[in-house]
Amino acid sequence: MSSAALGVHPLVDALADQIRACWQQLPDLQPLAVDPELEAISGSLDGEDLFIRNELRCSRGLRKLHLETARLGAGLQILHCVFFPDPRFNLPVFGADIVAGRGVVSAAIVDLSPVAGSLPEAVTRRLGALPQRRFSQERELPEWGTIFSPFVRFVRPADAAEEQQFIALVSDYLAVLAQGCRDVDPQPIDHPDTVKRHQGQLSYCRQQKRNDKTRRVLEKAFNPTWADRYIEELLFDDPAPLG
Ligand code: BLA
Repeated sequence: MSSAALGVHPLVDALADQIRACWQQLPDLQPLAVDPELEAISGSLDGEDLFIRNELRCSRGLRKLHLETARLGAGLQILHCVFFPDPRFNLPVFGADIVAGRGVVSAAIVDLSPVAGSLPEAVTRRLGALPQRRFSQERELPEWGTIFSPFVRFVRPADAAEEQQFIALVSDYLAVLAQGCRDVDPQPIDHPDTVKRHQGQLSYCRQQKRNDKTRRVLEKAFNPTWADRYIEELLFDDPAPLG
């Protein structure tokens, strides 16, 4: 059966493929164990199938690469992707989220988000040098979105051409991150900059957990206790304590 017949929005599928292709470019890409209970989750919601797939990796400078693709009920498809840096490296958090319902993408967001007040200078320079990509419908960030960088893009792609633009945009951001992963050397675990980036990552996770829309979907599809554990342990787990 084709993806379309299964109800997966083509942008979700295409972007997931693109992200998997991009992480092959990362230095020292390694597998990272996923709790078998969370790797492939299926269930049912009001008699409709729901399915979540989780893929994890790690690489030089990044403690956890997470790609989640989900189909929840008949109407909702989600791509959720976060690359969390190892706080010893001066690297931003990569985040992307796509929410599609009944053939329409309502939200497509991508960012390289700072964990040290502002983005590393080389990242700012490279993001600033990327080709301009225009979308006809920009969306306003929620109030918890203070964690995002000035380069965040939050759009509603209007047609197939804008969906392709969004895929290209994500690839651009991942190429900038990959460059940083190759260039940056780690600092000691007790270096003040490491401590600052650790705190910044805790704050990133804290703010993301204020997104009630994510929580509501998971609570409805599963239950509040399960949703809470899933968010705390897989979606936005805190970095390990330093030392
Ligand atoms: C919005 N996220 C949403 C919405 C839903 C989800 C249903 C509302 C769609 C809309 O406003 O059009 C649901 N997202 C999920 C679920 C998961 C998910 C269930 O990832 C996971 C299982 N969210 C992230 C990441 C970012 C993010 C990494 O997980 C950004 C890097 C952003 N999602 C994000 C933002 C909104 C959103 C900014 C809009 C929130 C708002 O407008 O209030």
